Amino acid sequence: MIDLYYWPTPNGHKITLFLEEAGMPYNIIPVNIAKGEQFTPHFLSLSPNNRMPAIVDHTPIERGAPISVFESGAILLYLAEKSEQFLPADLRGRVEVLQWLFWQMAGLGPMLGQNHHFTRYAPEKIPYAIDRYVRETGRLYGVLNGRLAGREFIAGAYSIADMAAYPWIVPHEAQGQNLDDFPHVKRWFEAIRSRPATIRAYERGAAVSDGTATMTEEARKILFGQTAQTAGKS
Ligand SMILES: N[C@@H](CCC(=O)N[C@@H](CS)C(=O)NCC(=O)O)C(=O)O
Repeated sequence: MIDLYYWPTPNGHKITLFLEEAGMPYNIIPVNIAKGEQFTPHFLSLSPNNRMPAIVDHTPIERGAPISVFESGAILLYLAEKSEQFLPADLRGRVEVLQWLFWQMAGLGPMLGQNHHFTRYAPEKIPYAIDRYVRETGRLYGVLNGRLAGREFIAGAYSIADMAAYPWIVPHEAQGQNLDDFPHVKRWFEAIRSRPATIRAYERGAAVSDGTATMTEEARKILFGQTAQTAGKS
């Protein structure tokens, strides 16, 4: 059994996408990041960066003590290796998937996260910041569109690279993007959206929170008021 410390955000959805596809049993432990639950001593002992998702695998392949993993890319890799699914075993296939997984982790996720911040959450609308991140989002969509031209999925068969990227494309309208401008992304997006495991993953998320009333003043302070003094308490 896997314990999944989770809140239904793009990074959280990556892991439910995997677990639903793989049919691995899991138990969701909600971490309400708008209420500061990412700062409990127990959660920080698993995820010292005070970010969800994190997992605890109580039955690791080697047996022995439970293994905890934080960072969604590391979790996807851990689960893919454990289940021997969604990551090719051969060197070339594996490299293809890993480079796109890291592209998502280092580029698509962080840049689109800044887009969300400046377009939705920043208390003042800063045109330079909005323009910078909406344009960078468009550039990254363009990279993904080029990659998907003539390919069903990002790297061979449906893989952890697709699972990492998909949840970040879900809010494309709020990110200032029109999928009609990216026809290969649009086709890929529709195909993943209609997978039974994707539907189940998003249903699990909706049962945890419907997302309404999340961004209260208190939540803003918790999420956007973090400093060196609030970090490193694990
Ligand atoms: N690189 C991390 C990012 C995780 C992340 O940013 N999680 C956000 C929600 S999407 C979070 O837990 N935020 C809590 C906070 O900012 O304190 C990953 O991919 O796991």
